[in-house]
Amino acid sequence: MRRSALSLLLAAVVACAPQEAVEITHAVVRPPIAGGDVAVGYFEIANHTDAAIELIGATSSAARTIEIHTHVHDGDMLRMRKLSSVAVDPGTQVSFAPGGHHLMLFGYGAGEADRITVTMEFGNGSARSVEFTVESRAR
Ligand SMILES: [Cu+2]
Repeated sequence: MRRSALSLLLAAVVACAPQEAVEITHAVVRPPIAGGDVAVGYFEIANHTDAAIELIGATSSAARTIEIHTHVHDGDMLRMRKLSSVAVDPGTQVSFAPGGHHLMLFGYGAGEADRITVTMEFGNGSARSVEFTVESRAR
């Protein structure tokens, strides 16, 4: 898994040279557990521009709805909370990773596909299509 994610990353880097102003890497989807239809998406987003960017939403033909979530500590429970946006300051990177920010893909319907495309929407009106590698269920 790690190796294929790396080769995808390298392919993305090669395809996108020179360096993109906003770089999205390590994009993976953890498919639903058996019987479920909610998948989770993780990625890293780096802002190489000198202006803040704001992720305000995401869509995909592979899901009915995608929400931006984070985890918050509530006593000793870790709960999810929906966010309306996530800002990435100039020159910084934000990780969407287990235990933190993530995308929730409700009504996930990509079947056994090993990649899906997610369109990320930004506060400045721009959008970006990102290939997510679907993690294998047997992990
Ligand atoms: Cu969530």
